[in-house]
Amino acid sequence: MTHIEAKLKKNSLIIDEFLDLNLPSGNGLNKKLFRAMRYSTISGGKKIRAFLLVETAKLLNINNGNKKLTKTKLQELIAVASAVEAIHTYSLIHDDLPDMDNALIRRGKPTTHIKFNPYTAILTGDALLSWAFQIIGDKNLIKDPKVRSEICYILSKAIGPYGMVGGQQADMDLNNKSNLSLKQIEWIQNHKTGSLISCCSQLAAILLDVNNIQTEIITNYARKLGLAFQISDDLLDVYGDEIMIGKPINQDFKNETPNFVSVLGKKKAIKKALEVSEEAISLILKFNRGTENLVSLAKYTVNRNN
Ligand code: GRG
Repeated sequence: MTHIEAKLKKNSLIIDEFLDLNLPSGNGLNKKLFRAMRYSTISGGKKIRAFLLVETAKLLNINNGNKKLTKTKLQELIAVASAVEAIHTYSLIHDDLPDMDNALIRRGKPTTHIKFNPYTAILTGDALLSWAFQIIGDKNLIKDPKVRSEICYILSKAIGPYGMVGGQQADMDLNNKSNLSLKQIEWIQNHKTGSLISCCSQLAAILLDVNNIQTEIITNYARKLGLAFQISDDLLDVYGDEIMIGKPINQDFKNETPNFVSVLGKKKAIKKALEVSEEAISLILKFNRGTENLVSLAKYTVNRNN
């Protein structure tokens, strides 16, 4: 395991602990929903968005003259990062449904609609989305009402019609259209995948009460990271190892979904992913201190095998 993989693993365990403690559990009439929420989120996925959020906060903290994040601040960051991961998981559960990607395997195990059934998968996605906003609105978890409301606004904007859901609509509508331009593919990725990723840096800045040129730099970094991440995801979809990525390859080809590889070809797609990752790194290197983890994350994004 590389250094960055070990750090991601450690971060995943922290988020899993929060999810385990805070997701609903019990034996009531709605117990299947609770089980499905836990099945789909805990011990699954790389939790890159949570890592990005927490690491952005550490970077902003140290570059604004502070030593270490306080325990209270760290707990707030973990709560918001866990909410973001719940939202990300909701999007994957819905994306995997028969009427969208119709995927059978996700994160190395049966997708939620296969393990349970399609209506439970739809409701699990809905429940994770609402639970995420319950966490963000909880005054026992995030103290400052202004922070809670700003997070709520930025996050809902990133994942709604102007962001992730809008991107998914375009993606579904443009399936089977083989003549999509690079610009259109980039637009779809920016909305479908990129907006939640770049929102993580903005959320960290809100939680740290930083609103200056640094916020702009870090958000641009996250935008580049999201783009590099999506291109490498498209490369993994064609050239990845099914065991490593935990889902079947060639899904986009099967669903006739145009992507960076189908538009650019393998060589140019790799070149673009590397270029964008380098651009992300050069943005991080504008900061004087504490850049190591976000530089490693940008490198990992294009070198990963899952
Ligand atoms: C259904 C509302 C709705 C939105 C779906 C994100 C998304 C929008 C669809 C996912 C399609 C997809 C597989 C895009 C590629 C990039 C991506 C989001 C990959 C999965 O993210 P990872 O690698 O997953 O961070 P893990 O499992 O590690 O959390």
